[in-house]
Amino acid sequence: MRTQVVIIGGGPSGLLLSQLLLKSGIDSVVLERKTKEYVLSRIRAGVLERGMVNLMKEVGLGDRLEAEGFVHDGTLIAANNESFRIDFAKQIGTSVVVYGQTEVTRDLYEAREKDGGAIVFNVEDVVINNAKTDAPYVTYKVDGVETRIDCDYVAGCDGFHGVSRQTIPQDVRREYEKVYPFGWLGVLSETPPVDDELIYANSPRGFALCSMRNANLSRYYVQCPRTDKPEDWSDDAFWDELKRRIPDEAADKLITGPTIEKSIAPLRSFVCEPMQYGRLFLCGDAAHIVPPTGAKGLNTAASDIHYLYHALRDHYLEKDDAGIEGYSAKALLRVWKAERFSWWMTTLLHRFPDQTEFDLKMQQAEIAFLRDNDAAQKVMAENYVGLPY
Ligand code: RFL
Ligand code: PHB
Repeated sequence: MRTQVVIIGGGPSGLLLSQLLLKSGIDSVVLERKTKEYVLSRIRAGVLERGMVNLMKEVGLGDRLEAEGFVHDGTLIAANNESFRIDFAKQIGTSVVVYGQTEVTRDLYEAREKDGGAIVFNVEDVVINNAKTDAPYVTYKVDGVETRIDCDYVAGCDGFHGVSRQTIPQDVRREYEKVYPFGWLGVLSETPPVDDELIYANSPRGFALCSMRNANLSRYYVQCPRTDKPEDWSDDAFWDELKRRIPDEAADKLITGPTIEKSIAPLRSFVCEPMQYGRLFLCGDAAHIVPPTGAKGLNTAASDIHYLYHALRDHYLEKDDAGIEGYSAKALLRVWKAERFSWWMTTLLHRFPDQTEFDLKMQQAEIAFLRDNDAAQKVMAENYVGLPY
Protein backbone atom coordinates (compact mmCIF):
# COMPACT_ATOMS: atom_id res chain seq x y z
CA MET A 1 0.00 0.00 0.00
CA ARG A 2 1.13 3.59 -0.57
CA THR A 3 -0.10 6.97 0.66
CA GLN A 4 1.35 10.45 0.98
CA VAL A 5 1.07 10.86 4.75
CA VAL A 6 0.64 8.11 7.36
CA ILE A 7 -1.03 9.53 10.47
CA ILE A 8 -0.51 7.49 13.62
CA GLY A 9 -3.34 8.08 16.11
CA GLY A 10 -7.03 8.74 15.53
CA GLY A 11 -7.52 11.26 18.36
CA PRO A 12 -8.40 14.89 17.65
CA SER A 13 -4.89 15.75 16.31
CA GLY A 14 -4.72 12.90 13.81
CA LEU A 15 -8.31 13.26 12.62
CA LEU A 16 -8.06 17.01 12.18
CA LEU A 17 -4.84 16.69 10.16
CA SER A 18 -6.35 13.96 7.98
CA GLN A 19 -9.39 16.11 7.17
CA LEU A 20 -7.33 19.25 6.45
CA LEU A 21 -5.09 17.25 4.09
CA LEU A 22 -8.11 15.71 2.39
CA LYS A 23 -9.52 19.19 1.65
CA SER A 24 -6.24 19.99 -0.13
CA GLY A 25 -6.23 16.75 -2.09
CA ILE A 26 -3.39 15.20 -0.07
CA ASP A 27 -3.81 11.48 0.66
CA SER A 28 -3.45 10.07 4.16
CA VAL A 29 -4.18 6.92 6.15
CA VAL A 30 -5.03 7.14 9.87
CA LEU A 31 -3.92 4.24 12.09
CA GLU A 32 -5.74 4.00 15.46
CA ARG A 33 -4.91 1.50 18.18
CA LYS A 34 -8.39 1.45 19.72
CA THR A 35 -11.96 1.42 18.41
CA LYS A 36 -13.95 4.53 17.55
CA GLU A 37 -16.27 3.86 20.52
CA TYR A 38 -13.29 3.76 22.88
CA VAL A 39 -11.86 7.05 21.59
CA LEU A 40 -15.29 8.70 21.93
CA SER A 41 -15.72 7.47 25.50
CA ARG A 42 -12.76 9.53 26.76
CA ILE A 43 -14.07 12.67 28.46
CA ARG A 44 -11.39 15.30 28.13
CA ALA A 45 -11.11 18.89 26.99
CA GLY A 46 -13.99 21.33 27.14
CA VAL A 47 -12.67 24.72 26.06
CA LEU A 48 -11.76 25.59 22.47
CA GLU A 49 -9.68 28.56 21.43
CA ARG A 50 -10.73 30.57 18.39
CA GLY A 51 -7.89 28.98 16.37
CA MET A 52 -9.27 25.48 16.97
CA VAL A 53 -12.79 26.66 16.11
CA ASN A 54 -11.47 28.12 12.86
CA LEU A 55 -9.74 24.85 11.97
CA MET A 56 -13.02 22.98 12.51
CA LYS A 57 -14.71 25.49 10.20
CA GLU A 58 -11.94 25.02 7.64
CA VAL A 59 -12.80 21.31 7.42
CA GLY A 60 -16.50 22.12 7.08
CA LEU A 61 -17.43 21.32 10.69
CA GLY A 62 -18.48 24.75 11.92
CA ASP A 63 -22.25 24.27 11.91
CA ARG A 64 -22.86 21.98 14.88
CA LEU A 65 -20.07 23.65 16.84
CA GLU A 66 -21.65 27.06 16.26
CA ALA A 67 -25.18 25.82 17.08
CA GLU A 68 -24.33 23.76 20.18
CA GLY A 69 -21.10 25.33 21.49
CA PHE A 70 -21.30 28.03 24.17
CA VAL A 71 -19.36 31.23 23.59
CA HIS A 72 -17.67 32.35 26.83
CA ASP A 73 -16.58 35.99 27.03
CA GLY A 74 -14.97 35.59 30.42
CA THR A 75 -14.15 33.32 33.33
CA LEU A 76 -14.35 33.55 37.12
CA ILE A 77 -11.43 33.18 39.49
CA ALA A 78 -12.38 32.40 43.08
CA ALA A 79 -10.36 32.67 46.28
CA ASN A 80 -11.12 33.59 49.89
CA ASN A 81 -14.83 32.98 49.47
CA GLU A 82 -15.23 35.55 46.71
CA SER A 83 -14.74 35.63 42.98
CA PHE A 84 -13.72 38.09 40.30
CA ARG A 85 -14.07 37.96 36.55
CA ILE A 86 -11.52 38.04 33.75
CA ASP A 87 -13.34 39.66 30.86
CA PHE A 88 -11.89 38.21 27.65
CA ALA A 89 -14.11 40.31 25.40
CA LYS A 90 -13.11 43.59 27.08
CA GLN A 91 -9.43 42.72 27.48
CA ILE A 92 -8.68 41.13 24.17
CA GLY A 93 -11.81 41.36 22.04
CA THR A 94 -12.26 37.62 21.60
CA SER A 95 -13.75 34.65 23.39
CA VAL A 96 -13.50 30.86 23.79
CA VAL A 97 -16.09 28.22 22.95
CA VAL A 98 -17.19 25.48 25.34
CA TYR A 99 -17.66 22.36 23.19
CA GLY A 100 -16.43 18.99 24.42
CA GLN A 101 -13.51 17.11 22.90
CA THR A 102 -15.88 14.15 22.56
CA GLU A 103 -18.06 16.22 20.22
CA VAL A 104 -15.04 17.51 18.27
CA THR A 105 -13.86 13.93 17.77
CA ARG A 106 -17.35 12.68 16.89
CA ASP A 107 -17.72 15.42 14.24
CA LEU A 108 -14.30 14.60 12.78
CA TYR A 109 -15.04 10.84 12.64
CA GLU A 110 -18.37 11.48 10.92
CA ALA A 111 -16.74 13.73 8.34
CA ARG A 112 -13.92 11.25 7.73
CA GLU A 113 -16.42 8.44 7.19
CA LYS A 114 -18.63 10.58 4.93
CA ASP A 115 -15.64 11.61 2.81
CA GLY A 116 -14.46 8.02 2.56
CA GLY A 117 -11.09 8.82 4.16
CA ALA A 118 -9.02 5.82 5.27
CA ILE A 119 -8.94 4.91 8.98
CA VAL A 120 -7.70 1.56 10.27
CA PHE A 121 -8.82 0.70 13.82
CA ASN A 122 -7.38 -1.85 16.27
CA VAL A 123 -3.85 -1.58 14.87
CA GLU A 124 -1.05 -3.23 16.87
CA ASP A 125 2.75 -3.23 16.70
CA VAL A 126 3.02 0.01 14.73
CA VAL A 127 6.64 0.56 13.61
CA ILE A 128 7.93 3.66 11.83
CA ASN A 129 10.82 2.72 9.52
CA ASN A 130 13.43 4.79 7.66
CA ALA A 131 12.16 8.11 9.07
CA LYS A 132 15.54 9.70 8.32
CA THR A 133 15.46 8.68 4.64
CA ASP A 134 13.41 9.83 1.64
CA ALA A 135 11.46 6.55 1.70
CA PRO A 136 9.82 6.04 5.09
CA TYR A 137 7.28 3.26 5.64
CA VAL A 138 5.07 2.13 8.48
CA THR A 139 4.21 -1.44 9.38
CA TYR A 140 1.36 -2.55 11.65
CA LYS A 141 -0.75 -5.57 12.43
CA VAL A 142 -4.49 -6.08 12.62
CA ASP A 143 -5.64 -9.48 13.90
CA GLY A 144 -2.06 -10.71 13.57
CA VAL A 145 -1.83 -9.83 9.85
CA GLU A 146 0.98 -7.41 8.99
CA THR A 147 0.56 -4.54 6.51
CA ARG A 148 3.19 -2.17 5.15
CA ILE A 149 2.38 1.38 3.99
CA ASP A 150 5.00 3.32 2.05
CA CYS A 151 4.68 7.08 2.35
CA ASP A 152 6.36 10.48 2.01
CA TYR A 153 5.80 11.63 5.61
CA VAL A 154 4.65 10.28 8.97
CA ALA A 155 2.62 12.37 11.45
CA GLY A 156 2.96 11.05 15.01
CA CYS A 157 -0.40 12.01 16.56
CA ASP A 158 -0.51 9.05 18.95
CA GLY A 159 -0.68 10.82 22.29
CA PHE A 160 1.67 10.69 25.27
CA HIS A 161 1.91 6.87 25.37
CA GLY A 162 2.31 6.37 21.61
CA VAL A 163 5.23 4.91 19.64
CA SER A 164 6.11 7.94 17.50
CA ARG A 165 8.14 9.85 20.07
CA GLN A 166 10.06 6.69 20.99
CA THR A 167 11.10 6.36 17.34
CA ILE A 168 13.33 9.42 17.72
CA PRO A 169 16.65 8.03 19.01
CA GLN A 170 17.38 8.85 22.62
CA ASP A 171 20.56 10.73 21.82
CA VAL A 172 18.63 13.06 19.50
CA ARG A 173 15.62 13.60 21.73
CA ARG A 174 15.61 15.90 24.77
CA GLU A 175 12.69 15.66 27.19
CA TYR A 176 11.67 18.26 29.77
CA GLU A 177 9.25 17.15 32.45
CA LYS A 178 7.58 18.33 35.64
CA VAL A 179 5.24 15.97 37.47
CA TYR A 180 2.90 17.72 39.92
CA PRO A 181 2.28 16.10 43.29
CA PHE A 182 -1.50 15.83 42.76
CA GLY A 183 -4.18 14.86 40.24
CA TRP A 184 -7.65 16.03 39.23
CA LEU A 185 -10.71 14.01 40.09
CA GLY A 186 -13.31 14.85 37.43
CA VAL A 187 -17.01 14.06 37.32
CA LEU A 188 -19.70 14.48 34.72
CA SER A 189 -23.25 14.91 35.93
CA GLU A 190 -26.59 15.51 34.25
CA THR A 191 -27.28 18.65 36.22
CA PRO A 192 -27.40 22.32 35.17
CA PRO A 193 -23.98 24.05 35.51
CA VAL A 194 -23.60 26.10 38.69
CA ASP A 195 -22.76 29.23 36.68
CA ASP A 196 -22.90 30.49 33.09
CA GLU A 197 -19.09 30.74 33.12
CA LEU A 198 -16.28 28.52 34.39
CA ILE A 199 -15.15 28.97 37.99
CA TYR A 200 -11.47 28.30 38.76
CA ALA A 201 -11.18 28.15 42.56
CA ASN A 202 -8.18 28.38 44.85
CA SER A 203 -9.10 27.15 48.33
CA PRO A 204 -7.25 26.02 51.44
CA ARG A 205 -8.56 22.49 50.70
CA GLY A 206 -7.12 22.55 47.19
CA PHE A 207 -8.15 23.59 43.69
CA ALA A 208 -11.64 23.13 42.21
CA LEU A 209 -13.06 23.82 38.75
CA CYS A 210 -16.69 24.18 37.73
CA SER A 211 -17.12 23.62 34.01
CA MET A 212 -19.85 22.33 31.73
CA ARG A 213 -20.74 20.66 28.46
CA ASN A 214 -24.29 21.97 27.96
CA ALA A 215 -27.32 23.38 29.81
CA ASN A 216 -27.91 20.05 31.54
CA LEU A 217 -24.45 18.53 31.66
CA SER A 218 -21.89 19.74 34.17
CA ARG A 219 -18.19 18.91 34.44
CA TYR A 220 -16.54 19.46 37.82
CA TYR A 221 -13.03 18.79 39.09
CA VAL A 222 -11.29 18.80 42.47
CA GLN A 223 -7.56 18.52 43.12
CA CYS A 224 -6.82 15.20 44.85
CA PRO A 225 -3.79 13.09 45.83
CA ARG A 226 -2.18 11.36 42.82
CA THR A 227 -2.64 8.06 44.56
CA ASP A 228 -6.47 8.32 44.93
CA LYS A 229 -8.69 6.03 42.86
CA PRO A 230 -12.12 7.09 41.52
CA GLU A 231 -13.68 4.27 43.61
CA ASP A 232 -12.34 6.03 46.74
CA TRP A 233 -14.77 8.86 46.07
CA SER A 234 -18.51 8.38 46.55
CA ASP A 235 -20.73 10.93 44.80
CA ASP A 236 -21.61 12.45 48.17
CA ALA A 237 -17.95 12.82 49.12
CA PHE A 238 -17.26 14.53 45.80
CA TRP A 239 -20.12 17.05 46.06
CA ASP A 240 -19.27 17.77 49.67
CA GLU A 241 -15.63 18.48 48.82
CA LEU A 242 -16.52 20.63 45.80
CA LYS A 243 -18.92 22.75 47.89
CA ARG A 244 -16.24 23.36 50.47
CA ARG A 245 -13.79 24.65 47.86
CA ILE A 246 -15.97 27.15 45.95
CA PRO A 247 -17.44 30.42 47.28
CA ASP A 248 -20.57 29.98 49.48
CA GLU A 249 -22.63 31.85 46.93
CA ALA A 250 -21.85 29.21 44.30
CA ALA A 251 -22.04 26.28 46.73
CA ASP A 252 -25.55 27.37 47.79
CA LYS A 253 -26.87 27.18 44.25
CA LEU A 254 -24.95 24.05 43.18
CA ILE A 255 -27.35 21.38 41.96
CA THR A 256 -25.99 17.91 42.63
CA GLY A 257 -27.08 14.54 41.27
CA PRO A 258 -25.71 11.14 40.36
CA THR A 259 -22.42 11.29 38.46
CA ILE A 260 -22.26 9.54 35.09
CA GLU A 261 -18.45 9.50 34.83
CA LYS A 262 -15.68 9.75 37.38
CA SER A 263 -11.96 9.66 36.58
CA ILE A 264 -8.63 10.83 37.91
CA ALA A 265 -5.99 12.49 35.71
CA PRO A 266 -2.41 13.03 36.86
CA LEU A 267 -0.97 16.50 36.23
CA ARG A 268 2.21 16.83 34.22
CA SER A 269 4.15 19.34 32.13
CA PHE A 270 6.22 17.68 29.39
CA VAL A 271 7.95 18.74 26.18
CA CYS A 272 9.98 16.67 23.71
CA GLU A 273 12.50 18.51 21.54
CA PRO A 274 12.79 18.41 18.60
CA MET A 275 9.26 17.66 17.37
CA GLN A 276 10.66 16.37 14.09
CA TYR A 277 13.05 13.61 13.03
CA GLY A 278 13.65 13.40 9.30
CA ARG A 279 10.24 12.72 7.78
CA LEU A 280 8.51 12.08 11.10
CA PHE A 281 6.65 14.94 12.80
CA LEU A 282 5.23 14.83 16.32
CA CYS A 283 1.93 16.62 17.02
CA GLY A 284 -0.20 17.18 20.11
CA ASP A 285 0.16 15.03 23.23
CA ALA A 286 2.77 12.85 21.46
CA ALA A 287 5.16 15.80 21.83
CA HIS A 288 3.91 17.74 24.83
CA ILE A 289 1.60 17.61 27.82
CA VAL A 290 0.28 20.47 29.94
CA PRO A 291 -1.62 20.32 33.21
CA PRO A 292 -5.27 20.98 32.27
CA THR A 293 -5.57 24.17 34.35
CA GLY A 294 -5.13 26.52 31.37
CA ALA A 295 -7.30 24.41 29.00
CA LYS A 296 -4.38 24.30 26.58
CA GLY A 297 -3.84 20.59 25.68
CA LEU A 298 -6.19 20.16 22.76
CA ASN A 299 -5.67 23.75 21.69
CA THR A 300 -1.89 23.36 21.51
CA ALA A 301 -2.37 20.14 19.54
CA ALA A 302 -4.49 22.21 17.14
CA SER A 303 -1.74 24.78 16.59
CA ASP A 304 0.76 21.98 15.81
CA ILE A 305 -1.69 20.62 13.27
CA HIS A 306 -2.09 24.07 11.75
CA TYR A 307 1.70 24.40 11.28
CA LEU A 308 2.13 20.87 9.95
CA TYR A 309 -0.83 21.11 7.59
CA HIS A 310 0.50 24.34 6.08
CA ALA A 311 4.00 22.86 5.81
CA LEU A 312 2.68 19.79 3.95
CA ARG A 313 0.42 21.90 1.75
CA ASP A 314 3.32 24.18 0.79
CA HIS A 315 5.40 21.09 -0.01
CA TYR A 316 2.81 19.38 -2.20
CA LEU A 317 1.06 22.36 -3.76
CA GLU A 318 3.78 25.04 -3.92
CA LYS A 319 6.95 22.87 -3.94
CA ASP A 320 8.14 24.97 -0.98
CA ASP A 321 9.84 23.08 1.88
CA ALA A 322 10.50 25.98 4.24
CA GLY A 323 7.53 24.98 6.44
CA ILE A 324 8.66 21.35 6.60
CA GLU A 325 12.16 22.35 7.61
CA GLY A 326 10.97 24.88 10.18
CA TYR A 327 8.09 22.85 11.69
CA SER A 328 9.72 21.90 14.98
CA ALA A 329 11.11 25.34 15.78
CA LYS A 330 7.85 27.07 14.90
CA ALA A 331 5.63 24.68 16.84
CA LEU A 332 7.91 24.67 19.89
CA LEU A 333 7.88 28.45 20.15
CA ARG A 334 4.13 28.39 20.76
CA VAL A 335 4.22 25.14 22.77
CA TRP A 336 6.58 26.63 25.37
CA LYS A 337 4.33 29.67 25.80
CA ALA A 338 1.34 27.36 26.43
CA GLU A 339 3.51 25.36 28.86
CA ARG A 340 4.39 28.55 30.71
CA PHE A 341 0.79 29.67 30.97
CA SER A 342 -0.46 26.25 32.11
CA TRP A 343 2.31 26.00 34.72
CA TRP A 344 1.54 29.52 35.94
CA MET A 345 -2.21 28.88 36.30
CA THR A 346 -1.54 25.56 38.02
CA THR A 347 0.93 27.16 40.45
CA LEU A 348 -1.46 30.04 41.15
CA LEU A 349 -4.47 27.93 41.99
CA HIS A 350 -3.36 24.63 43.60
CA ARG A 351 -2.22 23.67 47.06
CA PHE A 352 1.22 22.03 46.98
CA PRO A 353 2.23 19.64 49.78
CA ASP A 354 5.53 21.43 50.38
CA GLN A 355 4.12 24.97 50.25
CA THR A 356 5.51 27.17 53.04
CA GLU A 357 3.65 30.03 54.74
CA PHE A 358 5.69 32.34 52.54
CA ASP A 359 4.69 30.49 49.37
CA LEU A 360 1.03 30.79 50.37
CA LYS A 361 1.42 34.54 50.89
CA MET A 362 2.97 34.82 47.42
CA GLN A 363 0.01 32.93 45.93
CA GLN A 364 -2.46 35.19 47.72
CA ALA A 365 -0.58 38.32 46.61
CA GLU A 366 -0.55 37.12 43.02
CA ILE A 367 -4.29 36.45 43.09
CA ALA A 368 -4.90 39.91 44.60
CA PHE A 369 -2.70 41.46 41.90
CA LEU A 370 -4.66 39.69 39.19
CA ARG A 371 -7.94 40.81 40.77
CA ASP A 372 -6.86 44.47 41.03
CA ASN A 373 -4.64 45.00 38.01
CA ASP A 374 -5.97 45.51 34.53
CA ALA A 375 -2.65 44.72 32.81
CA ALA A 376 -2.42 41.39 34.67
CA GLN A 377 -5.97 40.54 33.58
CA LYS A 378 -5.08 41.38 30.00
CA VAL A 379 -2.07 39.04 30.10
CA MET A 380 -4.22 36.24 31.48
CA ALA A 381 -7.02 36.86 28.95
CA GLU A 382 -4.57 36.96 26.04
CA ASN A 383 -3.09 33.59 27.01
CA TYR A 384 -6.38 31.93 27.94
CA VAL A 385 -8.14 32.74 24.67
CA GLY A 386 -5.03 31.56 22.84
CA LEU A 387 -1.91 33.21 21.45
CA PRO A 388 -1.90 33.76 17.68
CA TYR A 389 -0.62 30.95 15.44
P1 RFL B 1 -4.94 11.77 22.15
O1 RFL B 1 -6.28 12.38 22.36
O2 RFL B 1 -4.29 11.08 23.27
O3 RFL B 1 -5.06 10.79 20.90
C1 RFL B 1 -4.01 9.91 20.54
C2 RFL B 1 -4.62 8.73 19.83
O4 RFL B 1 -3.57 7.85 19.41
C3 RFL B 1 -3.93 6.50 19.72
N1 RFL B 1 -2.69 5.73 19.84
C4 RFL B 1 -2.20 4.93 18.86
N2 RFL B 1 -2.66 4.65 17.64
C5 RFL B 1 -1.93 3.80 16.89
N3 RFL B 1 -0.79 3.21 17.32
C6 RFL B 1 -0.29 3.47 18.53
N4 RFL B 1 0.85 2.91 18.94
C7 RFL B 1 -1.00 4.38 19.37
N5 RFL B 1 -0.81 4.85 20.63
C8 RFL B 1 -1.83 5.66 20.87
C9 RFL B 1 -4.75 6.61 20.98
O5 RFL B 1 -5.61 5.48 21.15
C10 RFL B 1 -5.52 7.90 20.75
O6 RFL B 1 -6.77 7.70 20.13
O7 RFL B 1 -3.89 12.89 21.62
P2 RFL B 1 -4.13 14.14 20.66
O8 RFL B 1 -4.93 13.75 19.46
O9 RFL B 1 -2.80 14.78 20.50
O10 RFL B 1 -5.09 15.13 21.49
C11 RFL B 1 -4.66 15.75 22.67
C12 RFL B 1 -5.82 15.99 23.62
O11 RFL B 1 -6.55 14.78 23.77
C13 RFL B 1 -5.37 16.52 24.99
O12 RFL B 1 -4.34 17.46 24.85
C14 RFL B 1 -6.52 17.18 25.77
O13 RFL B 1 -7.53 16.26 26.09
C15 RFL B 1 -6.01 17.83 27.06
N6 RFL B 1 -7.08 18.42 27.87
C16 RFL B 1 -7.60 19.66 27.56
N7 RFL B 1 -7.17 20.34 26.47
C17 RFL B 1 -7.72 21.55 26.13
O14 RFL B 1 -7.28 22.15 25.13
N8 RFL B 1 -8.75 22.12 26.85
C18 RFL B 1 -9.26 21.50 27.95
O15 RFL B 1 -10.22 22.02 28.54
C19 RFL B 1 -8.66 20.26 28.38
N9 RFL B 1 -9.11 19.60 29.45
C20 RFL B 1 -7.58 17.74 29.00
C21 RFL B 1 -8.60 18.37 29.78
C22 RFL B 1 -7.09 16.48 29.36
C23 RFL B 1 -7.60 15.85 30.48
N10 RFL B 1 -7.08 14.57 30.77
C24 RFL B 1 -7.87 13.46 31.04
C25 RFL B 1 -5.67 14.33 30.60
C26 RFL B 1 -9.10 17.76 30.90
C27 RFL B 1 -8.59 16.51 31.29
C28 RFL B 1 -9.13 15.90 32.54
C1 PHB C 1 -13.39 20.85 31.05
O1 PHB C 1 -14.51 21.35 30.87
O2 PHB C 1 -13.20 19.63 31.01
C2 PHB C 1 -12.25 21.74 31.35
C3 PHB C 1 -12.41 23.12 31.27
C4 PHB C 1 -11.34 23.97 31.56
C5 PHB C 1 -10.13 23.42 31.93
C6 PHB C 1 -9.95 22.05 31.99
C7 PHB C 1 -11.02 21.20 31.71
O3 PHB C 1 -9.10 24.26 32.23
